[in-house]
Amino acid sequence: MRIDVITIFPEYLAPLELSLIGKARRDGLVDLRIHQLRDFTHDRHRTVDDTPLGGGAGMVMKPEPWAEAFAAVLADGRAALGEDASPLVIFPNPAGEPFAQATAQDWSTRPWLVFACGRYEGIDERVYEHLADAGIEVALASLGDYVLNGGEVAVLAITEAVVRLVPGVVGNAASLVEESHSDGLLEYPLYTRPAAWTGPDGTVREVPEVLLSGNHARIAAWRAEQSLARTAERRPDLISCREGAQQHGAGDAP
Ligand code: 6GU
Repeated sequence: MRIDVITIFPEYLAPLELSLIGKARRDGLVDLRIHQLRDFTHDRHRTVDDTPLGGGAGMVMKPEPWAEAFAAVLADGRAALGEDASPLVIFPNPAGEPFAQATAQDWSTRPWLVFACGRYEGIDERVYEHLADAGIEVALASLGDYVLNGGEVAVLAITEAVVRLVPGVVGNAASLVEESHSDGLLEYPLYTRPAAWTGPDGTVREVPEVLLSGNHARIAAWRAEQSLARTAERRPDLISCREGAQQHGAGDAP
Protein backbone atom coordinates (compact mmCIF):
# COMPACT_ATOMS: atom_id res chain seq x y z
CA MET A 1 0.00 0.00 0.00
CA ARG A 2 1.15 3.51 -0.80
CA ILE A 3 0.26 6.46 1.45
CA ASP A 4 1.08 10.11 0.72
CA VAL A 5 0.52 12.89 3.25
CA ILE A 6 0.50 16.57 2.29
CA THR A 7 0.95 18.93 5.26
CA ILE A 8 2.57 22.17 6.38
CA PHE A 9 3.80 20.34 9.52
CA PRO A 10 5.74 17.26 8.37
CA GLU A 11 7.32 17.02 11.85
CA TYR A 12 3.87 16.29 13.29
CA LEU A 13 3.97 12.95 11.47
CA ALA A 14 7.30 11.80 12.93
CA PRO A 15 5.55 9.10 15.05
CA LEU A 16 4.79 7.23 11.79
CA GLU A 17 8.44 6.10 11.97
CA LEU A 18 7.76 4.23 15.22
CA SER A 19 6.39 0.92 16.40
CA LEU A 20 4.05 -1.07 14.17
CA ILE A 21 3.80 1.46 11.32
CA GLY A 22 7.56 2.09 11.34
CA LYS A 23 8.14 -1.67 11.09
CA ALA A 24 5.54 -2.03 8.29
CA ARG A 25 7.40 0.68 6.37
CA ARG A 26 10.80 -0.95 6.90
CA ASP A 27 9.31 -4.33 5.88
CA GLY A 28 8.09 -2.77 2.61
CA LEU A 29 4.39 -3.35 3.40
CA VAL A 30 3.63 0.38 3.35
CA ASP A 31 5.32 3.03 1.21
CA LEU A 32 4.57 6.20 3.19
CA ARG A 33 5.72 9.59 1.89
CA ILE A 34 5.27 12.98 3.52
CA HIS A 35 5.17 16.16 1.43
CA GLN A 36 5.57 19.80 2.53
CA LEU A 37 2.72 21.85 1.03
CA ARG A 38 4.90 24.98 1.14
CA ASP A 39 7.25 23.37 -1.41
CA PHE A 40 4.47 24.08 -3.94
CA THR A 41 4.37 27.85 -3.36
CA HIS A 42 6.38 30.41 -5.37
CA ASP A 43 6.52 33.51 -3.17
CA ARG A 44 9.26 34.47 -0.74
CA HIS A 45 7.07 33.79 2.30
CA ARG A 46 5.84 30.41 1.00
CA THR A 47 2.24 31.55 1.61
CA VAL A 48 -0.47 28.88 1.81
CA ASP A 49 -3.35 30.94 3.27
CA ASP A 50 -5.33 34.14 2.73
CA THR A 51 -8.33 35.92 4.26
CA PRO A 52 -11.82 34.50 3.58
CA LEU A 53 -13.69 36.13 0.69
CA GLY A 54 -16.99 37.47 1.98
CA GLY A 55 -15.38 38.20 5.33
CA GLY A 56 -15.14 36.24 8.56
CA ALA A 57 -12.61 35.16 11.13
CA GLY A 58 -9.44 33.18 10.47
CA MET A 59 -7.70 32.22 7.25
CA VAL A 60 -8.47 29.93 4.32
CA MET A 61 -5.95 27.72 2.50
CA LYS A 62 -5.29 28.94 -1.05
CA PRO A 63 -6.12 26.60 -3.94
CA GLU A 64 -2.91 27.00 -6.00
CA PRO A 65 -0.42 25.21 -3.70
CA TRP A 66 -2.90 22.35 -3.21
CA ALA A 67 -3.43 21.89 -6.96
CA GLU A 68 0.34 21.85 -7.56
CA ALA A 69 0.93 19.45 -4.67
CA PHE A 70 -1.74 17.03 -5.94
CA ALA A 71 -0.32 17.18 -9.48
CA ALA A 72 3.16 16.31 -8.18
CA VAL A 73 1.96 13.55 -5.82
CA LEU A 74 -0.29 12.03 -8.52
CA ALA A 75 2.56 12.02 -11.06
CA ASP A 76 4.95 10.48 -8.53
CA GLY A 77 2.47 7.81 -7.44
CA ARG A 78 1.52 6.92 -11.01
CA ALA A 79 5.20 6.58 -11.93
CA ALA A 80 5.49 4.01 -9.09
CA LEU A 81 2.11 2.24 -9.30
CA GLY A 82 1.28 2.54 -13.00
CA GLU A 83 -0.26 5.30 -15.09
CA ASP A 84 -3.79 3.94 -14.50
CA ALA A 85 -3.47 4.15 -10.71
CA SER A 86 -5.80 6.56 -8.93
CA PRO A 87 -5.74 7.30 -5.21
CA LEU A 88 -8.48 7.87 -2.67
CA VAL A 89 -7.82 11.43 -1.45
CA ILE A 90 -8.82 11.86 2.21
CA PHE A 91 -9.35 15.25 3.83
CA PRO A 92 -9.48 14.94 7.63
CA ASN A 93 -12.19 17.40 8.57
CA PRO A 94 -14.52 17.80 11.56
CA ALA A 95 -17.32 18.34 9.01
CA GLY A 96 -16.59 14.98 7.34
CA GLU A 97 -18.27 11.59 7.58
CA PRO A 98 -17.50 9.68 10.80
CA PHE A 99 -14.39 7.49 10.48
CA ALA A 100 -15.12 4.05 11.98
CA GLN A 101 -13.72 0.52 11.97
CA ALA A 102 -15.70 -0.30 8.80
CA THR A 103 -14.01 2.69 7.09
CA ALA A 104 -10.61 1.42 8.25
CA GLN A 105 -11.42 -2.05 6.85
CA ASP A 106 -12.37 -0.57 3.47
CA TRP A 107 -9.37 1.76 3.24
CA SER A 108 -6.94 -1.03 4.28
CA THR A 109 -7.73 -2.76 0.95
CA ARG A 110 -6.92 0.33 -1.17
CA PRO A 111 -3.59 0.37 -2.99
CA TRP A 112 -3.14 4.13 -2.63
CA LEU A 113 -4.31 6.74 -0.10
CA VAL A 114 -3.45 10.45 -0.16
CA PHE A 115 -4.09 12.47 3.01
CA ALA A 116 -4.47 16.23 2.63
CA CYS A 117 -4.08 18.05 5.96
CA GLY A 118 -5.98 21.30 6.17
CA ARG A 119 -5.14 23.95 8.77
CA TYR A 120 -6.75 27.28 9.66
CA GLU A 121 -10.50 27.48 8.95
CA GLY A 122 -10.24 25.13 5.99
CA ILE A 123 -9.33 24.75 2.31
CA ASP A 124 -10.81 26.72 -0.60
CA GLU A 125 -13.85 24.72 -1.79
CA ARG A 126 -12.64 24.73 -5.42
CA VAL A 127 -9.86 22.29 -4.50
CA TYR A 128 -12.48 19.57 -3.86
CA GLU A 129 -14.29 20.44 -7.11
CA HIS A 130 -11.01 20.32 -9.05
CA LEU A 131 -10.21 16.80 -7.78
CA ALA A 132 -13.73 15.49 -8.40
CA ASP A 133 -13.71 16.94 -11.95
CA ALA A 134 -10.38 15.19 -12.55
CA GLY A 135 -12.15 11.90 -11.71
CA ILE A 136 -10.38 11.46 -8.36
CA GLU A 137 -12.24 9.87 -5.49
CA VAL A 138 -12.43 12.22 -2.50
CA ALA A 139 -13.48 11.52 1.11
CA LEU A 140 -13.93 13.90 4.06
CA ALA A 141 -13.41 12.01 7.32
CA SER A 142 -14.01 13.09 10.91
CA LEU A 143 -12.68 11.43 14.06
CA GLY A 144 -15.57 12.64 16.20
CA ASP A 145 -17.58 15.61 17.32
CA TYR A 146 -14.85 17.98 18.48
CA VAL A 147 -12.38 20.28 16.73
CA LEU A 148 -8.63 19.76 16.28
CA ASN A 149 -6.30 22.46 14.96
CA GLY A 150 -5.52 20.56 11.79
CA GLY A 151 -5.63 17.21 10.03
CA GLU A 152 -2.25 15.90 11.20
CA VAL A 153 -3.37 14.22 14.44
CA ALA A 154 -6.29 12.69 12.55
CA VAL A 155 -3.85 11.30 9.96
CA LEU A 156 -1.85 9.65 12.76
CA ALA A 157 -5.02 8.02 14.10
CA ILE A 158 -6.50 7.02 10.73
CA THR A 159 -3.19 5.69 9.39
CA GLU A 160 -2.70 3.55 12.49
CA ALA A 161 -6.25 2.17 12.31
CA VAL A 162 -5.87 1.39 8.58
CA VAL A 163 -2.28 0.10 8.41
CA ARG A 164 -2.70 -2.40 11.26
CA LEU A 165 -5.39 -4.10 9.11
CA VAL A 166 -3.07 -4.51 6.11
CA PRO A 167 -2.23 -8.22 5.85
CA GLY A 168 1.16 -9.01 7.42
CA VAL A 169 1.40 -5.84 9.54
CA VAL A 170 -0.01 -7.34 12.76
CA GLY A 171 1.86 -10.60 13.35
CA ASN A 172 -1.04 -12.49 14.93
CA ALA A 173 -4.06 -11.86 12.66
CA ALA A 174 -6.31 -13.58 15.23
CA SER A 175 -5.79 -10.58 17.54
CA LEU A 176 -7.71 -8.42 15.02
CA VAL A 177 -10.80 -10.65 15.17
CA GLU A 178 -11.97 -10.27 18.78
CA GLU A 179 -11.06 -6.63 19.46
CA SER A 180 -13.55 -3.83 20.12
CA HIS A 181 -15.64 -2.76 17.08
CA SER A 182 -14.57 -5.72 14.93
CA ASP A 183 -18.07 -7.21 15.43
CA GLY A 184 -19.83 -3.90 16.18
CA LEU A 185 -19.55 -4.38 19.97
CA LEU A 186 -17.01 -3.40 22.62
CA GLU A 187 -14.49 -5.99 23.71
CA TYR A 188 -15.08 -8.19 26.78
CA PRO A 189 -12.90 -7.74 29.93
CA LEU A 190 -9.41 -9.26 29.85
CA TYR A 191 -7.45 -10.98 32.62
CA THR A 192 -4.02 -12.57 32.99
CA ARG A 193 -2.14 -14.23 35.87
CA PRO A 194 -2.19 -14.24 38.87
CA ALA A 195 -5.68 -15.77 39.15
CA ALA A 196 -5.93 -14.21 42.66
CA TRP A 197 -4.23 -10.81 42.84
CA THR A 198 -3.60 -9.00 46.12
CA GLY A 199 -3.70 -5.28 45.36
CA PRO A 200 -1.63 -2.60 47.16
CA ASP A 201 -4.60 -2.05 49.55
CA GLY A 202 -4.56 -5.73 50.58
CA THR A 203 -7.77 -6.58 48.70
CA VAL A 204 -7.68 -9.95 46.94
CA ARG A 205 -9.29 -9.77 43.50
CA GLU A 206 -10.08 -13.02 41.73
CA VAL A 207 -10.43 -13.68 38.01
CA PRO A 208 -13.97 -14.77 37.02
CA GLU A 209 -14.12 -18.52 37.65
CA VAL A 210 -15.39 -19.34 34.15
CA LEU A 211 -12.04 -18.25 32.62
CA LEU A 212 -10.24 -20.97 34.62
CA SER A 213 -12.81 -23.66 33.75
CA GLY A 214 -11.23 -24.79 30.48
CA ASN A 215 -14.79 -24.96 29.05
CA HIS A 216 -14.42 -23.05 25.79
CA ALA A 217 -18.14 -22.90 25.02
CA ARG A 218 -18.90 -21.44 28.48
CA ILE A 219 -16.03 -18.95 28.11
CA ALA A 220 -17.27 -17.82 24.68
CA ALA A 221 -20.83 -17.41 26.03
CA TRP A 222 -19.59 -15.40 29.04
CA ARG A 223 -17.50 -13.12 26.83
CA ALA A 224 -20.39 -12.52 24.41
CA GLU A 225 -22.65 -11.59 27.36
CA GLN A 226 -19.97 -9.27 28.82
CA SER A 227 -19.47 -7.58 25.42
CA LEU A 228 -23.17 -6.93 25.08
CA ALA A 229 -23.58 -5.65 28.68
CA ARG A 230 -20.56 -3.36 28.36
CA THR A 231 -21.77 -1.99 25.03
CA ALA A 232 -25.29 -1.37 26.39
CA GLU A 233 -23.74 0.52 29.33
CA ARG A 234 -21.11 2.59 27.54
CA ARG A 235 -22.34 2.81 23.96
CA PRO A 236 -26.11 2.26 23.71
CA ASP A 237 -25.92 3.94 20.27
CA LEU A 238 -24.05 0.88 18.95
CA ILE A 239 -26.84 -1.45 20.11
CA SER A 240 -29.61 0.52 18.38
CA CYS A 241 -27.40 0.60 15.30
CA ARG A 242 -27.25 -3.23 15.28
CA GLU A 243 -31.01 -3.54 15.82
CA GLY A 244 -31.53 -1.18 12.89
CA ALA A 245 -29.24 -3.29 10.71
CA GLN A 246 -31.10 -6.48 11.71
CA GLN A 247 -34.51 -4.93 11.01
CA HIS A 248 -33.22 -3.95 7.59
CA GLY A 249 -32.49 -7.58 6.81
CA ALA A 250 -28.71 -7.71 7.36
CA GLY A 251 -29.01 -10.95 9.34
CA ASP A 252 -31.90 -12.54 7.42
CA ALA A 253 -31.72 -16.04 5.97
CA PRO A 254 -31.68 -16.17 2.17
CL1 6GU B 1 -10.47 14.68 11.00
N1 6GU B 1 -9.92 17.17 11.70
C1 6GU B 1 -10.00 18.21 12.51
N2 6GU B 1 -9.34 19.34 12.20
N3 6GU B 1 -10.72 18.22 13.61
C2 6GU B 1 -11.36 17.10 13.89
C3 6GU B 1 -11.32 15.96 13.10
C4 6GU B 1 -10.57 16.03 11.98
N4 6GU B 1 -12.06 15.00 13.65
C5 6GU B 1 -12.56 15.53 14.74
N5 6GU B 1 -12.16 16.79 14.89
